[in-house]
Amino acid sequence: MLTIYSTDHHLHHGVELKDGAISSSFEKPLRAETVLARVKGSGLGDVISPKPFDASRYAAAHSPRYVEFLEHAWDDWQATGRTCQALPLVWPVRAMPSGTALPSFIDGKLGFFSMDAGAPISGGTWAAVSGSANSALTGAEVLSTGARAAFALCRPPGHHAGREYMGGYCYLNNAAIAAQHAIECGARRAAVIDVDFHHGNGTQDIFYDRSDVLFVSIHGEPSVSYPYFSGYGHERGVGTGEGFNLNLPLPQGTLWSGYEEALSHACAAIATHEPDVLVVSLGVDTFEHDPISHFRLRTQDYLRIGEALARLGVPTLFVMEGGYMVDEIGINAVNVLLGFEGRS
Ligand code: SP5
Ligand code: ZN
Repeated sequence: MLTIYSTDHHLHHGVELKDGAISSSFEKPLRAETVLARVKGSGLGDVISPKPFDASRYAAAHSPRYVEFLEHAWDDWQATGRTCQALPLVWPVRAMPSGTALPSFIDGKLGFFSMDAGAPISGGTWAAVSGSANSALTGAEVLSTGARAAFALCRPPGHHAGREYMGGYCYLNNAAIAAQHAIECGARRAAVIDVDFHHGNGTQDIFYDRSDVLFVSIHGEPSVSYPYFSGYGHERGVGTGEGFNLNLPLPQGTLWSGYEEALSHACAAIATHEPDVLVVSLGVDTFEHDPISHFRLRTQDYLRIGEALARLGVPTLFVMEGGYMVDEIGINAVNVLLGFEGRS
């Protein structure tokens, strides 16, 4: 299968508030480089650069004012004389009276358009983020030409980014942008399956009221796992979207046996939906040695994930999400793709 990869991701390397101290983010350039090296080493197929897309494409999954904010946030931040990366420090939580009013000052905008302080913005962030979204969009177009599968090697990741917010290392929701593009290119129905350890709250948010895009996520129980405020099983969609959102939270420490059961359930729901295209939010932070997550999958289990997804028989776009054990991120991510291709 083709891999789509933008070198612009190197322009973004965020800071992270970890255990109360500021440090270098787990979400770093070496992650994507390691996956790329494994793609090349495994003979998966050619690697191409993304096509350029207009920012208005991103606004099919996000609000236009959010995309506009992202594109200009660094300039607005710099204009106030600051030189460090931009981080939000105040949020409109439940009890505040004017949480729906958009502030004009950048510090207010950062809080308005974010769910946490996990998506810092620097001078290279927009270029990296748009290169990542363009990779997913290009992947969707590769499928529309008849390919069985493609791999958008996206960085930064996207599944925590909602219609109007960033967070959790994510800015534009690459998987949602690609699924929406597929719908606009003629797919009647799409499904997104999110196998990252963390709940794909952003993707859920974007498609929550939609019956044409099924969202299914397998993730750590939100009562104890990030993002805490989204991902419960009772979140099933709203309005015409009711019944088209399936959350399958699992306990910390889940092994392949428990995971496999949830994956079968997820695949059955996808088969019932009969999608024309499947988008896989491919996080491999479910790995037993991941430094920030709590499942216990092993390297060979990723082959089985790919095989299960292939059995659905639907044109499939894989979109890279999380995975922070850099030494093994390449082998684990590519194992899903090799399993899908029956090469295991
Ligand atoms: C795309 C993705 O996987 N985003 C994950 C964002 C998780 N952010 C919060 C993680 C907090 C983990 N604390 C780690 C402490 C390690 N000692
Ligand atoms: Zn994750």
